[in-house]
Amino acid sequence: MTGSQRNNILAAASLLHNARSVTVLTGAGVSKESGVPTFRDALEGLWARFSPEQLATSEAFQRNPKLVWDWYQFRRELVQRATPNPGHVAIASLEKRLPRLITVTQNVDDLHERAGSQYVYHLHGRIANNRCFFDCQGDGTYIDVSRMTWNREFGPPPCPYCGRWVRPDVVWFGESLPVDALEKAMESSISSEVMLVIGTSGLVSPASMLPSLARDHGAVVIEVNPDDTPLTALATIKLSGPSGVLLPSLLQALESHAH
Ligand code: BV8
Repeated sequence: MTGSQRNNILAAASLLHNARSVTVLTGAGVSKESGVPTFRDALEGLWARFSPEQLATSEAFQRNPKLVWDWYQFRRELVQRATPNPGHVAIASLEKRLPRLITVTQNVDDLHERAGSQYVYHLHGRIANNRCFFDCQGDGTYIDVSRMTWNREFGPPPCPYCGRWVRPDVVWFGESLPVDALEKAMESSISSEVMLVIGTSGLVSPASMLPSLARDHGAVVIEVNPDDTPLTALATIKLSGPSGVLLPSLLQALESHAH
């Protein structure tokens, strides 16, 4: 690690040490070292000729339910086989060490929770859950497909209530974000002294607006990403590198701060 990177880590640790409230915003990059491909990574195999923006839409699902359902099944299996990496674990440790820290994630995997984070808000839903495409029993008609049998050749199972499609409980492009998660994310961005922005390309709104909202209300933004992004300009401190390596170093610097 270069001298300037070390200094950046120490400066970031000092800001965290003195912060009464911290918001962590994560994207697909935080799960990359767990073997879960990011959205910027090229899709493979059957889905190689599509972009996520083409598959992660209600229209794509209605046009070809089996293609989209099978893509989610493929990703669910990837997430189930994945384990939290040292970056997820470091975020969970920061949550325990600091007076107030919440994690707002764009990710649909449950790796933050499996690493021990308790205060996690999913802006784009959770891939492990399913619901009736029409929410036929009311908002959030959740369905446990693990106990269902159906002909997988058809793709998604039929809703046990209305017989129409079951869909993954994720937010597709063009769909609104869950109000409670977005409100919590905005309220925390406004009231935090520090926002840690980890592993996101900052291309998808409204999640990508949160760092400027935090900054506009006096927060210091720290970005953790091997690359520069549209959010880098907002960051007072840029930690360039993989979160699985940098976040444990940041936690270690914070712990030495305390003694
Ligand atoms: C909405 C769930 C409005 C599904 C996701 C033009 C036309 C149409 C729409 C729009 C438009 N312009 C803007 C929009 C709105 C649109 C949008 O932003 N589109 C983009 C493409 C321009 N947004 C929406 O549609 C949102 N809804 O606006 O609703 C509305 C209002 C009223 C009424 C109705 C509607 C909904 C957006 C949510 C979409 N769903 N996911 C699923 O997972 O299948 S988005 C999905 O993509 C992810 O959740 C994530 O948010 C995004 C990918 O972003 P990242 O997480 O940042 O990942 P990415 O791969 O991009 O980057 C990874 C980063 O990690 C990189 O920077 C890389 O350098 C870094 N990295 C790599 N390795 C590491 C690392 N970092 C650290 N460590 C490492 N080791």
